[in-house]
Amino acid sequence: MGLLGGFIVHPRTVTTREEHGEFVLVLNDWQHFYTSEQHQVLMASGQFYPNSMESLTQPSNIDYFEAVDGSRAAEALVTSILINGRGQYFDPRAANNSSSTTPFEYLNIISAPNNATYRLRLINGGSVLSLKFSIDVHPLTVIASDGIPFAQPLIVDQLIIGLGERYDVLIKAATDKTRNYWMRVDTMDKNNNPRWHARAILQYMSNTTIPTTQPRNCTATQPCLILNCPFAQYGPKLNDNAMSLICLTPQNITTHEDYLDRGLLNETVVPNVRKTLQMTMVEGTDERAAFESFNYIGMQYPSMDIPILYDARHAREQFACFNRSLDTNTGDKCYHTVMARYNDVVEFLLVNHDDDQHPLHLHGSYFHIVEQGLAVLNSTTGEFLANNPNVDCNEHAECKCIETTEGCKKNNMRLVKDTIQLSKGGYMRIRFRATNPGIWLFHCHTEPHLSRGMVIALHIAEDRLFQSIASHSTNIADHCISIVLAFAFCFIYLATD
Ligand SMILES: [Cu+2]
Repeated sequence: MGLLGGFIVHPRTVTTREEHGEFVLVLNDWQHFYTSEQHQVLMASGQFYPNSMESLTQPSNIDYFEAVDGSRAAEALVTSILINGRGQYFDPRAANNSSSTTPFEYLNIISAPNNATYRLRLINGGSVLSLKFSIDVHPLTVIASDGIPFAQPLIVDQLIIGLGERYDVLIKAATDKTRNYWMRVDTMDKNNNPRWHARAILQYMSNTTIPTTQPRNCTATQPCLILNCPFAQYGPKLNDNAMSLICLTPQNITTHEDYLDRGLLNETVVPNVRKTLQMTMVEGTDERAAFESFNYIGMQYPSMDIPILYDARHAREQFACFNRSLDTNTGDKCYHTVMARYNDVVEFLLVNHDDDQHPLHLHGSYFHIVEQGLAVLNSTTGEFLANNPNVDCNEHAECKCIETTEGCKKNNMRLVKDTIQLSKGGYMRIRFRATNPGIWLFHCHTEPHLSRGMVIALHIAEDRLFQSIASHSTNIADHCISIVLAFAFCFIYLATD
């Protein structure tokens, strides 16, 4: 099956830490087959719902994910959620004895001193679903994301972690150390599907007693805080029109001063490269399946006969997109690229007018999120009502910022990350400096979306690439097994220069 685990890169110098220990928690959703298998069936059958691949043969039996705001994730059949590879599988529709369980993951903090602090490194390594993390009776002090510290810690009850995102969280030992506590990983599923919950145990007792703890009761008078909501309101209001859950969005987070590039935050700066990427779905026909794309262009990777870093231009020309308008008739894909020269300021306006949430991830650089615009929700039900009115897109994925609003002009954020969740109906404006030469992917982290084409390749400082590669005598092609791996491997290769 392969290997799955956290890979933590520490800074060269580590300041003295007060934590008594740390735990790496890899969280992920689980399917009973590979995305690639699903993809093949989809492409062959020309439809999105590969019912025959699941033991559940009736389409009405498939668990479709719908988030509390009404957005979707992907047409994939997630059967379990795992914490460090451990989880439970059960089929709520099957007869008895159909469930399987693996032993719970225990985080051992037996004999934790009073007020001891522990660091959790949370990673959503899944392929389809954003995950919601909490520990009973333990508030979460969230201090960093994607390896970059926040200006101020945020103390919350729950934390939403999008696909590919990483969060550093501190927890304090509980006052009552005579019991064990549940650690919970849920989704944003509106229908609370029983399959999509995982549990681990924060262990204070020397025995492995199963906890009996409960999550905090979120009420109108004592609402719970959820950090990193991709929308402004989590679920319906209570009967008295109050909220029991308060959403903190990325706009509530600011990156630590030391990690901010003031030049990028400046509203008057004119980026050298500007690109709108709209998350779009190319419609399927009888002959072919639909696919997720940026600007209705699906990614076709160039052949690896000549390693892409040896001849980036050749790669670009092989399946060039020629700035063509959409070709929804053929659904043909091409090598979708953005070029930048060394030290260019690159700005992307990312617009999601699709039905799905899309977690977006950049390789090779961090970006500054300078503006966020969220969808308009029904203020009673919390469900999607309309796209954010600041941006308008036509059927050719040409988006423009509405003149009468401040959207796309006025920065309202200062957050540095390499992965963000873009919710249905929302947009974000991100900027980064092209100082890391290479061929880097920017893609949706939802695996079926990535696999079907929602990805773009950034060619940064092509003129510096060959120089850099030529100074190595090893045949780089030996290292570059697949295109995605190539980008990861070759990054390390270049970084040693
Ligand atoms: Cu996506």
